[in-house]
Amino acid sequence: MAVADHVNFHTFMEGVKKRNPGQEEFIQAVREVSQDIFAFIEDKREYHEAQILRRMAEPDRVISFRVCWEDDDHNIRVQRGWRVQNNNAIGPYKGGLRFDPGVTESVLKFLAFEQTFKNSLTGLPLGGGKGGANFNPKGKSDAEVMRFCQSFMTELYRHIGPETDVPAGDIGVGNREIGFLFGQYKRIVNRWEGAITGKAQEFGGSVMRPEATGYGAVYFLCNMYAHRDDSIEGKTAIISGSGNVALHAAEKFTELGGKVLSLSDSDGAIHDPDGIDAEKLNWLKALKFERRGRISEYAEKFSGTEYRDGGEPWDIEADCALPCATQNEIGKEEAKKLVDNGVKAVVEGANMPSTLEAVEVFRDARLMYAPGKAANAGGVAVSGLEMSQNSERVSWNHEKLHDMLTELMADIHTKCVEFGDDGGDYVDYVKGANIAGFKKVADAMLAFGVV
Ligand code: NDP
Ligand code: 2IT
Repeated sequence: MAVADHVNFHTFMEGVKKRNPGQEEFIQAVREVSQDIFAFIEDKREYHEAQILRRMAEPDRVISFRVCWEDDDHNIRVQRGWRVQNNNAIGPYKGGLRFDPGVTESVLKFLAFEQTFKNSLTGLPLGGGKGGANFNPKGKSDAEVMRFCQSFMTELYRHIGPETDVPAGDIGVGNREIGFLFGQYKRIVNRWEGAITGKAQEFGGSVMRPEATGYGAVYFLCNMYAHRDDSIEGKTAIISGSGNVALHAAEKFTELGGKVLSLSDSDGAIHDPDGIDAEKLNWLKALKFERRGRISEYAEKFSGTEYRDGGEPWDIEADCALPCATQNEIGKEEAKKLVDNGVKAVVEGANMPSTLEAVEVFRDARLMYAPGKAANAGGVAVSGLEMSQNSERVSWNHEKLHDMLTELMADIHTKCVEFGDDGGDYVDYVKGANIAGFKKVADAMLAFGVV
């Protein structure tokens, strides 16, 4: 059969839509990757014949289960939990757990699909997976969160393990939740083993893991600037979110001589024209990680700050934008606003924060635009290094982890340039990340034959 006779991008996407009715986020993620992959494999018969992309877009398995728990008022509550094991061609399934009322099978399938390409880009032996539940930890007592996590793990434990599938945190799953989840896993299997990453340092967690995603995204930005003989020094940034990724991205951006003008949460955004400096960031870390407060409290504490109830930061003038909250937070209109306001770099700390239309705006305007699967890979990369440390029964120091993370992000940047450089003065980082991420997994799958 001639290559030209094989299915084209359009018929491929029709098939994806038909097989995944109503799963909009998943279809969006597959579409974003497949556009570039179809162009790349146009003249590569072996990938077509082995149906590689078709197989990658069908998760190895989707596990769904009931999670029953009792709240403090003795009401019995029922949630739905999932683990999506997308692809383990190059290593055990790896990816976070998300606890959020907006979690659906479609959201977790998109995240597991993206994770497969992201993990490949790290160069480490990590497959792609994602999981979570439609549970809202906000406003729950510690005891309620503990009971939920224990119930969740009582089903999940049979599907994971250090050589099988290694979850970590994501939205709504931080230190506290990882502690409860790991405690229950260890109790059930009666083994201490690195089946979860993002653990606290007292029990096998890696130095730099909490910072790795946000710092890594800023290192990626540094690499993009360096590629153009420029730097972060003196630049301004607008950042969305105020969780793990956003606060650490803000910290590193500030440390490198930039000024952060905004942060947000799901209730609203703050605009601080003086900049959110290290001292203010420390206050914010305590607010968010210890007191579980709201970003509006920042405006009460620091004068000169505007709080925009229900608002987002995308119309504030700045050099860089770092969406670090959630998927599809930047649509076409917001993207246009960024371009019109002179933003020159967009770096995604979050997973798929830009809609397909927004990505088109960035690509058309030839911005420095780093998609999440490249820019936020530092988190899972240090998770991979946590797995290595757990297997070796060692703890590496700060200097070593810092150097490894810096090098990993530089390597990812190089891979994106290799496949995304247009030969002129523009690097299409989306294309570069998609092709580089695809190639390693695809070649592994070819080696395995029809499985
Ligand atoms: P956190 O739970 O620590 O923080 C999430 C932040 O985003 C909070 O400020 C939250 O506000 C805000 N947010 C969540 N949902 C929405 C929404 N629907 N609209 C507006 N704001 C929202 O999560 P992380 O920082 O860990 O994750 C943020 C993003 O980064 C996610 O896309 C995640 O997948 C991605 N990511 C995370 C990695 C990690 O290592 N943690 C690694 C790679 C990517 P509020 O408190 O009001 O809900
Ligand atoms: O989206 C992500 O890369 C994460 N939430 C981190 C996954 C991990 O296994 O550390």
